[in-house]
Order: sequence, then structure tokens, then C-alpha cells
Amino acid sequence: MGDQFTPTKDEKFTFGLWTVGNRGRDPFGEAVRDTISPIRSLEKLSKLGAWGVNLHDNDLVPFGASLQERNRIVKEFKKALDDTGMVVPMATTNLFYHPVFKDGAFTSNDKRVRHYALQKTMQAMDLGAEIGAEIYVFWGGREGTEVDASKDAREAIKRMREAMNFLCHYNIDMGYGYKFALEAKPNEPRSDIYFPTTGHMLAFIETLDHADMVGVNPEVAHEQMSGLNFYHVVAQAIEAGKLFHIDLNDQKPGRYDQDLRFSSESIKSMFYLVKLLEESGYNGPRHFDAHAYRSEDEEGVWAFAHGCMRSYMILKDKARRFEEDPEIQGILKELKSLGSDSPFDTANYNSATAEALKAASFDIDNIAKLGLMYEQLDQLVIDLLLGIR
Ligand code: GCO
Ligand code: MN
Ligand code: MN
Repeated sequence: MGDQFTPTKDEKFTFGLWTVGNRGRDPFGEAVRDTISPIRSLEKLSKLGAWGVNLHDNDLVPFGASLQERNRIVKEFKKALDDTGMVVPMATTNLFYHPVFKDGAFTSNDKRVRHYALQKTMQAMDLGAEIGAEIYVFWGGREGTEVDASKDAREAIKRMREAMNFLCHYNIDMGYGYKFALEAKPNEPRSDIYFPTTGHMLAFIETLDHADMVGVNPEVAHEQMSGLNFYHVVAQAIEAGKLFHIDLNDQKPGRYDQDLRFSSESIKSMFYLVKLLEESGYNGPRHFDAHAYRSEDEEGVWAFAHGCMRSYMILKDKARRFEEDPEIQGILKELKSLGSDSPFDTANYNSATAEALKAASFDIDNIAKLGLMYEQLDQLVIDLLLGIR
């Protein structure tokens, strides 16, 4: 039985198989839950209103499986996709679990590891294409270091570029039409990871052979681990036409990577994020990369998945209310009109404007005296979020 916050597939909510499949293992303790099979995840998530799932190669096909086994698993999974009406919009490669990746994959000092990582990625791209994925994510969890003496950081960047260029060409060669989405993280599991923020990724992308094919996959927790304002991060990616995918979860500041249920901590920031995604026309998946608390059994996992989507739906409704709120809109209208009689057109440079602007006088003391009503505005948002508006 649903209410107005019950999701439908139109919302494009997706979960990684590894998220609901997370067994609650941590560095200090064993798994607390049984494995949930990919097919069971499809069935359960579909009933909850999700649109699809995403996967690493090894979330579906175990590492080292024979070709025969792989094909059987993929066939069964495709049937389950049809049966449940679910899709797989994004695929990715596990380049972090096997010990061979202990010093990175594409940036490893060992050339054989770099080449093996390319091979594994090409095979995983083949798998993703076979199940309909259109976005391919690159999260370089092990692409980092503890010992800077071991590797010139410029060399690591060059190695990453070589790998990305190679795989862009493979994408073209195979006619897959993937959009590549690069996911930044500052640390964990490495002490420092190369390209630590989405901003670093955006700069790097412009140096690639096929920059147009490559965008970003920002994650709430990862940017917040760096102390950044996630709403600003995503706004810049959207403005650059580079938001190809997004990883939604939550995170307390200054902690290890927590992967908390979406909007369970930073309600206000996540409100601005949802408002931005909805208003920008972002049309991609709303993907949750989080997991249930270690205290939970399987039922708790589905409560977690439901909660991620429910909070998104509630914040989406709050964004609509924000747009329709006469007091909030009244203040915003006043703010937008501040100084609108200033006579210069600086959108296009010409020397006459520059001369006139240099000669102009501004009543800066009076301008500076003006109160900006941000206290009132912010409290209105708080009232809205706390449910009394
Ligand atoms: C993490 C990452 C991963 C990636 C995933 C898909 O911190 O572990 O967020 O969950 O998103 O590997 O690339
Ligand atoms: Mn993460
Ligand atoms: Mn992620």
C-alpha cells in the first residue's frame, strides 16, 4: 500500500547489486547477513518500485567462472530482467578485490597488471553491453598509494590517460556507444587515491582523446569526505554537460566511507541536490550506492532500499513546494532584481564598455548597507523541510 511518496519506475531509481547484496562485513567483523542472489534482488527491488540495477562484472559472474558458467548465469539473469521489467543502465568492473590489484589497476607499477586490468574491463564491457547497459562507470578504488616514493604522481596520471584512451577506442571499435562516467574518491581503500574529487576528474577528462564520450559519476559520500558541498560539485558537472551518472548515499563529515542510506544525515544538502537534479532536466538514473546498517537482517535491507527512494520522493515534493511558496519566491524575486538598473552589458566584452565601467562611480557604502534577507530565507527553508510549511 503506497502513498504519494511511493516510487514508480518513471523515477529511474537504481541500486547496485553490491549495495543491497552487501553482507555487512567490515574491517573488524565478519558478514552478518546471507548472500542475496542477483535474481532475488531484481524481484524485490522491482516490487519496491525501482527501475533497475547496476553491477560489477563479478557481482553477477563469479571471478574465474568458465565461459559455459558465465553464459548460463547471464541467460538466467536476462530472463529475470524480462520477468521483472527491470533494466541495467550501468555496468562497471571490479578492479579492487583480487590481490593482483593491491597496487592499483590502470596505475599499477606492474605493466602486466595494467594490461590485465584492460583485459578484465573489456570483458566486463562486453558483459554490460549484452545486458543493455549504456553507461560504464570507472571507480579507481585502488588507483592510489601509501608511499609516494613508489610512483611519480604524474606517471600515474599518464597511465590512467593511456587506459581511458584505449578503452574509448575499444568502445568505438565494438560500437557499444557507452557513455563513460568517472567516479572520484579521495581515499579508502588507499591512503590517497589519484583524481580525488569530481573537479579533478573534470579537468582530466578534457585531456582525453575522446573527451565527449567521458563524464563523471559524483558520489555524495566521496565529496563530503573531502569536505566539499555536494550540491556545488554536481551543479558544476551539470553545467559542463558532464553529469552522466550519480551515486546517492550519505555520510557524516570526517568519517570513514559510511555509505549511509540516502539523505539519512545531510537532509538540507540532499534537498538542494534533489532540487537541482529535478530542475536541471538530468535524465539519467538516480542510483543508490549505499548499504543497510550492519545491524540489519534481509528485511532491514529492503527497508533500507525503500527508505532511499522514499526520502528522494519526499525531497522532490519539498522542491516543488519551494517553487510554489509565495514567501520564498517573493524573497528570491527581490534578490534577483538587486541592482538590475546597473547600465552595463558585460555579457559581451567591448572596449567602450570597459572604458565606461572604469569611469563609473558606485555608491558602495549604501550598497553595502543593504540587508540580504538570507536569515529569513534560510528559516523558511528549515520550516519547509521540518514539515510546518
Ligand atoms: C566505493 C565506491 C563503489 C563504486 C562502485 C561502482 O566507495 O566503494 O563508491 O561503490 O561506486 O565500485 O564503480
Ligand atoms: Mn563509495
Ligand atoms: Mn560509488
